[in-house]
This record gives sequence, C-alpha cells and structure tokens, in this order.
Amino acid sequence: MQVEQTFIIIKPEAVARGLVGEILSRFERKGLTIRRLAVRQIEPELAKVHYGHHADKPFFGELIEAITAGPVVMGVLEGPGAIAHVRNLIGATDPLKAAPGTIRGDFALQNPYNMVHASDSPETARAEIARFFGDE
Ligand code: 3AN
Repeated sequence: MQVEQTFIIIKPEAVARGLVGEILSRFERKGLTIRRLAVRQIEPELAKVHYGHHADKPFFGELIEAITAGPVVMGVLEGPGAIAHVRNLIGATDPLKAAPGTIRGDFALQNPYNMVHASDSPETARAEIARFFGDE
C-alpha cells in the first residue's frame, strides 16, 4: 500500500473538552506516525478558504464560527493508506451516522461539532498540508 500523508484538525470543541490526547492516541495506536503537530488559532479568512466548498450552504457561518472558536491542534499523519485509515477512524461526517468506536461516533452529538477534520483524498491532503504548514 502507498505510504501517504494526511492532514488533520482536532477542532476547538475537542481541545476544550480535553480530548487531544485521546484522539492522537487512537491515530498512534493504529500505527500512524505523527509527522507534524501544532497548536494554532485559525483566523476566519483561512477558515473560509478551508471550507470554501461549503460557502453556499446554510450552515457555513456556523461552521466558520465553530472552527475559529478557540485553539485547534493540527497535524500531519503518515502511513500506508493513511488518508482512508484516518477517515475510517474518525467516522461519518454526521455524528448521528458515525459508528460507535469511531471518534465522531464516540464523542460527538451533532454538526458542526464533529471533533475532527481529516483530508478526504490525496489532492485535498496535499493542498491542506500546503495551506496550513506550507510556510514552515
Ligand atoms: P468531512 O469533515 O467529514 O470531510 P464535509 O467536508 O462534508 O465533511 O463537511 C465539513 C464540515 O462541515 C464537517 N466537519 C462539519 O463540521 C460541517 N457540516 C457538515 N454538514 C453540516 C450540517 N448539515 N450542519 C452543520 N455543519 C455541517
């Protein structure tokens, strides 16, 4: 399997609830390697670029507010098939549909507070790593 890098954001609600260690530990236990990790406050301008594909949705404002509500922990995880493995570990977008045992299934009740963002394709992963870590 192809070794890949994927980009994650542990969202403000997860940081506020003290779940950073729990979430990172699930990725590490799976066998993924943490290549980059940073605590950051995402500015609204950057959030709007990150979620640009949702700009026309009724929940866009709420989504930007949620992701900028406080510090996040963002990172790059690496491993064979990392993009799909991380999507499996976080679960479905809607916490109501996310299976128990996944991060969203275990810790989230409703959108936009679904705890974690993760890239959904190699193209998105490359773009998001460049967007958030490109200047380092
Ligand atoms: P994912 O994060 O699983 O890739 P996307 O890209 O469809 O899913 O959605 C981006 C973010 O938008 C989700 N993480 C979630 O926080 C939020 N979101 C998606 N659908 C809704 C909704 N119906 N109401 C509020 N927020 C939503």
